[in-house]
Amino acid sequence: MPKQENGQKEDSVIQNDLSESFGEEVRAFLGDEEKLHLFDDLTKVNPVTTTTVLKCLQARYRVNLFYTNAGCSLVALNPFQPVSCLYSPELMREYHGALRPQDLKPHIFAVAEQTYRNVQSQREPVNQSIIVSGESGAGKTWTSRCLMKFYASIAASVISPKANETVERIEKRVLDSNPVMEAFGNACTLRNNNSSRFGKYIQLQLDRSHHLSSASIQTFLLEKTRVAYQAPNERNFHIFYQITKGATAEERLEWNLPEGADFRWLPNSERNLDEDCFEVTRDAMFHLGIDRSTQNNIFKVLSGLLHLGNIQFSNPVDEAQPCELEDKTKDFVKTAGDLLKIPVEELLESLRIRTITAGKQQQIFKKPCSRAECETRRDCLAKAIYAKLFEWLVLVINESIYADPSAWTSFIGLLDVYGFEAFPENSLEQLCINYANEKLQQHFVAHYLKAQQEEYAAEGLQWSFINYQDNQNCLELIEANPLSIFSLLNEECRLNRPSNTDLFQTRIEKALSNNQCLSRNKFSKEPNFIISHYAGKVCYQLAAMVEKNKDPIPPELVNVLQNSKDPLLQKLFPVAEGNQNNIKTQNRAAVVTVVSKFKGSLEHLMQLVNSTTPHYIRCIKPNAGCKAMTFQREEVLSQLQACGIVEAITISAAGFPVRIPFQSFTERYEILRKPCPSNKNRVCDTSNHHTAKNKAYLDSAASSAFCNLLHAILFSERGWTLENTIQSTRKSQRKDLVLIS
Ligand code: AOV
Ligand code: MG
Repeated sequence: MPKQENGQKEDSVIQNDLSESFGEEVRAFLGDEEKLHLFDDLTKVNPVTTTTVLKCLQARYRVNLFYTNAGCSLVALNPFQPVSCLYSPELMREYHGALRPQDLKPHIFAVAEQTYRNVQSQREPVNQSIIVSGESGAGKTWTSRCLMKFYASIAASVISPKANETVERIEKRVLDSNPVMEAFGNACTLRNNNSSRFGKYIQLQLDRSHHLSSASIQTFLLEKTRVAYQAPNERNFHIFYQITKGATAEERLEWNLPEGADFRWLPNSERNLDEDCFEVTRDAMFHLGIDRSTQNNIFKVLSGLLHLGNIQFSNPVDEAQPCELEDKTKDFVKTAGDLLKIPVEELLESLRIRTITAGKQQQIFKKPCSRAECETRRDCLAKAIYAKLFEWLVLVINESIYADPSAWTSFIGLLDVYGFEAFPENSLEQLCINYANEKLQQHFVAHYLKAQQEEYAAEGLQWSFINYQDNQNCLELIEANPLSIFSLLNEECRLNRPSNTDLFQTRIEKALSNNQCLSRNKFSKEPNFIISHYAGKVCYQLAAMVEKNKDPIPPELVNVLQNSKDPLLQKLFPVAEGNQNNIKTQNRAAVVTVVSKFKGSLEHLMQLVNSTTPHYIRCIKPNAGCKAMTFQREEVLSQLQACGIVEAITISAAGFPVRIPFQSFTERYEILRKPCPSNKNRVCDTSNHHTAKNKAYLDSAASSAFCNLLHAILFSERGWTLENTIQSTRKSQRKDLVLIS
């Protein structure tokens, strides 16, 4: 049994609930402790309060029940340890073969199967999305991986022998994309040993017969700063540890990675993680069409980056001269140059000297960079290479799972982004990550909590409005035009002046003072601002934020990369046509800032998601320390409160989960209205559906009653057994019968 923690705090929760009108009822409900774990659907909890929901989840967690239905969402608690048989192929088959998967125990496979059936349940296929959300370490990536395995296994089981080869190839490749993307895009953070440092939306594309025919992966803003800077106790991307730990003796020699070498950009390498396994990454890359020689090239470049990270500069005696190299780092420059196939002199010049074009004659001047500038350039070079490499990998993966759009008719999208995070120090990366999470929360609020209640009102149904926490204010603070954190950041970038963070802090406060989600940590000496996010307050430090938003790559660096003799770098940094000559001038093209790009790509994503039918999986992290089977009530409570799950359950419990347009409703249940010759009493009483202006609204009980009646009539009228009713309805063109069978 897990240790009971935070007892006192939970009491305060109960106090709150008891002070509400529910007092007696809550007490009565919780009195029957033995039964709490049986509530696999939180809409059946009565009364629905934070305390009753929390207690049920805790009781279920204790007996290894990690999934619970919660109206439109599935709540997934992270066990933080492998649970035997929870994701076995047998279980996948059971959910896929079930008559009504929603009647089986709550599970991500039930959501996956229902989503898959939803694609088929209409005359025209309707695209679906599964939105997996939760804070950092809650289990989103794990869940997405299991969902992909589920769909891959369906693909393998439904294919015809002819299609066999393609489908097997696709499903294997889709699965192989995971270890590769995680090796290059995930890292160990304070919150999660395998934290995703990029967002991902994968479309599993289905052909006319609903078989997996292809896939495509869209990624969002990789946290590339991690290549050159790792916060205390965090690590670089897994792939760097994989190559340094997993290389053979021969490779070590070729990549210049002697055993025990000390690299500044490889902190905490003594920590051995499951994610350090190089073999898995290599094999997956191979299956995705990245041959061994290209792999070798990639790893050599990565080793080059590690050597680059060890280059350190010192101030020159004469200021007119370029910075000196620290003695102990001279070898690293040489090795980095060798591995990146860039002549050492050129590499050093690009890091230490700035080229300025001025005057009417466009004269070119060279100016030595300060020590800090040299270091920024070194980091920038590494980040530019790594970001392009990641982009290229995604391209290669997409090519290997691509099919012409005419080959597929619908898709199921899986969304797995970086979870909400708050560290001791937060910068532009966290602002973007938390902004993405706000967007997802807004989607949930708009789609479920708001739209559903508005629909009931518009349809003229009796409904008492349930209040919920809207995050519109917070989003406006971050992204609105013309005034928001993003617009002010962009303005700073556009002015192109040395940024003064104290002044910037004042400007933010003045401009956005009327937004209640903004405040400041007045005790901190560092300029900062605090945003009250839906999931909690986060203090962001302003230092370096403007520079990060500009994300400039000095042209000298682009130049040196374009001149590299390395085949991979040549691919990543091709010389633009008509521009074969070296770029010696400062590129003054308008800068598209990081936040503008990110906002654009997120908006595009949300449009795509909005065009699909959404399904939500809410991952919950039961304790901050990622400890196995430990349920900290305060931790869970804050996540439940933040995401509005209790409100969603209340709306589901009081509302009508089944909504059918009149035409479909009458088509589907017409048979129930006809008197049955053998038993006149079997005419359906349709009084328990709530007809409104456009649709028939059924609660769960009414929906089940209708289905049962329909079955009963089919059995008795045609003398069918349950088995041949199912078979016949499956074969039938009547998709609605398949749906309810
Ligand atoms: P995240 O994707 O939500 O965080 P992960 O999916 O990486 O979180 O989960 C964190 C860790 O929890 C995993 O590495 C596993 O060790 C463990 N875990 C998660 N789900 C399960 C499960 N169902 N069974 C067993 N262990 C599990 V982030 O990417 O940081 O937002 O940016
Ligand atoms: Mg993740």
